[in-house]
Amino acid sequence: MRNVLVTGGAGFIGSALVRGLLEQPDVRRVMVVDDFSTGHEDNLREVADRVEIHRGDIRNYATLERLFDGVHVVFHEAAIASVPKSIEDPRLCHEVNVDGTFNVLQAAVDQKVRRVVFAASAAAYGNAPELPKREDMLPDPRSPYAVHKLAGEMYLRTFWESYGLETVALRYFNVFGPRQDPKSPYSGVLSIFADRLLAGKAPTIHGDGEQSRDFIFVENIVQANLLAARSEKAPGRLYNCGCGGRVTLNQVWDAMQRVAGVNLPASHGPDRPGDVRHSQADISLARRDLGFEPSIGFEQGMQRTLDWLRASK
Ligand code: UD2
Repeated sequence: MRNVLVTGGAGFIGSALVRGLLEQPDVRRVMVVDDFSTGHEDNLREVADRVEIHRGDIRNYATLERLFDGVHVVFHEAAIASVPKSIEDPRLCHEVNVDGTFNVLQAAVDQKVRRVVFAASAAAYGNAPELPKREDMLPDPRSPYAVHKLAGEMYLRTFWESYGLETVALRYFNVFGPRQDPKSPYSGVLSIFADRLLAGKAPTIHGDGEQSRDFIFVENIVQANLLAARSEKAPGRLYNCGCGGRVTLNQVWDAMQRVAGVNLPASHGPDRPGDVRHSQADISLARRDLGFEPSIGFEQGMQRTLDWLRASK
């Protein structure tokens, strides 16, 4: 993996991946393409002198074709990563998430990139009650966003089968960690809660708080990407990327209060429409093929996220 490029590299997950890539002895050149719509230059500030940062839009094929020249591995993280936004503006999200992914794959073939690793989503599983989620379950996309990510996975497999482009899709579960923006209406719950905690305020839990998620700290996601880029077994395949456990929202807030040594009971609001009740990954396939083992657990990840937030205030 000598020359690598991260689409969406100025975003929350992309910028963590860039940092991980810079630590790899076999990586010589790290490039980023980002349109800075939700990514921030600040996310790359202290590594900016070691990264080639390009402002560009994945809807523009010519931009990708030019940048992919000489690249060995592309990590495709760029997307409008929001279920509600995809319902409000399905055309824009389709263009970025589906046409953009197609452009990435086409440019990768045209420029003889060896491998593309793609940020897919647990949204593909929809509301099916069976737990934990396994990759061989029938997908049940319930939003334009879920369809976009699923279409991406299918394009990946097809580009592997039709053109020999090595593709790997990673279905991320609920990712959290430093640099996740708490201020957007589409923010992940962990970043919202952490922000409230540091402001000395209680959060609002939608519903009874007994809904659960498989929260995964962003550095575990970085590890999964690095393994997916190197594994000989991975091309053409799809892997869940969670911790394999689940935590309820009530437990999340209890743990945050404990860690911070405060007592701020959360208020409860109505259920959020369309919410999935429980989500949990079966990660045995990623363990077997990639050697993936999430090394940073929920509480440790949360502690690191809070430390980072405190330091950045
Ligand atoms: C995650 C992904 C989303 C999509 C979806 C598929 C994130 C940030 N989002 O959505 O992209 O893949 O899974 O199912 O990873 N909540 C509160 N209070 C708040 C905010 C949220 O109670 O202030 C609840 C919310 O109602 C839900 C849970 O927290 O029950 C998680 O919400 P989320 O928006 O962080 O993530 P999720 O699982 O809906």
